[in-house]
Amino acid sequence: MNQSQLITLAFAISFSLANVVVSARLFPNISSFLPEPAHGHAQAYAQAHAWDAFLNFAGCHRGDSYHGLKNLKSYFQRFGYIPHAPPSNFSDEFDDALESAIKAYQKNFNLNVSGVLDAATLQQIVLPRCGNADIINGTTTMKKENETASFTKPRFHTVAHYTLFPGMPRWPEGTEELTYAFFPGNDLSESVRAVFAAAFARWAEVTRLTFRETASYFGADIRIGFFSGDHGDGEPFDGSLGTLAHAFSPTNGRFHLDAAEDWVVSGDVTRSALATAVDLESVAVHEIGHLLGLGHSSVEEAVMFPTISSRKKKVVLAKDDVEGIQFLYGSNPNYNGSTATSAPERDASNGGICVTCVGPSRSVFTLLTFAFAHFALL
Ligand code: TQI
Ligand code: ZN
Ligand code: ZN
Repeated sequence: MNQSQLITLAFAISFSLANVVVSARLFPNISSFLPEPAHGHAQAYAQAHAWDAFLNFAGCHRGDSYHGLKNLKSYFQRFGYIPHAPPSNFSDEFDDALESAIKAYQKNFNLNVSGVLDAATLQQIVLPRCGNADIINGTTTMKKENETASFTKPRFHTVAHYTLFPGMPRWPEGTEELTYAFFPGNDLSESVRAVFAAAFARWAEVTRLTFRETASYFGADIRIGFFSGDHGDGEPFDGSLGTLAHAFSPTNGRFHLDAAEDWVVSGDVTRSALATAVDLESVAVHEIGHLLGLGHSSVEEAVMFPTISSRKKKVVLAKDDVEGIQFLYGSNPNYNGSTATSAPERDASNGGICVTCVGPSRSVFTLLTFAFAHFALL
């Protein structure tokens, strides 16, 4: 097949797709081991308090019995620390199985391995966490600190809101300004740079952080580049859709975008004729969240929610995103508690009808296209 046939085929495939949903990862709800689910508000309240109840186990050790300890055993079983073999109706006894579960847990979370429910261990247990087991078939899935991969998919720590990366990496205390630079080989236009500037501004609005573009790619805190296929970090891009972009947790600073996407720089992405159109600012806002230390959120409105559709725009930080980033960096003293006013999202529900014109408006798009095939080592 020659190149023009390939291009034709690619177009045929892309037009046959409906809005494509990109899903990074989904999270099971872990509330299942909490006692007596009530409803609505009361449920959230009861759950919060059930977790607090775990904190009352401080100092518990082997041989004794403590009311509610069986809930903690279910928690450990859920995450692989107690085998699923029967008996599965647990007692409130602090038994050997529980002690070894605690030890394994402490080891995984780099805590003092005492087998005792000390405060640090309980604090770790009540933190929101990922729904995946830590231990599968007796083998821990958790990397130890000295084996950190260059690109580590986070094991999300989540319940019903934002998450952080394991170990809560962030830019150092006292960081006021982060610089960013674009990979020189991409030679991006002013309008593309402006999209990134707008995305950074959304995070700056709610924190004390500021962002400044600098010319020095390797001197910058955050390095942004469009690459295709294998580009040297072991996480090759996959062509149109699938993975759109990836960013590393603090303080790595690498932010890579798949050059093969149909990036929409300006214009109403929701009206794009291209089924594969992806809104650049939406992805940039999401990836900057990762660069700053946020994992995914289970709140659907959040920009850190791990799903986006092609031809969709989602750029306004939700309350959950704001809470997450302010947990890490504190609040911007000028932030008035609302992001909605600063950057209204285009409402797709009116079909994009332009009220000042006669008849439906014709959207003008700017698509970002690259003439290169491959870059490596960035
Ligand atoms: N890229 C994934 C993402 O950014 C890559 C990834 C998975 C990742 N887990 C991660 C990056 C943890 C950093 C940390 O989520 S993606 C979305 C979303 C992608 C996905 O191309 O699949 C967005 C890029 F969340 F909508 F699915 C942008 Cl907005
Ligand atoms: Zn990369
Ligand atoms: Zn993500």
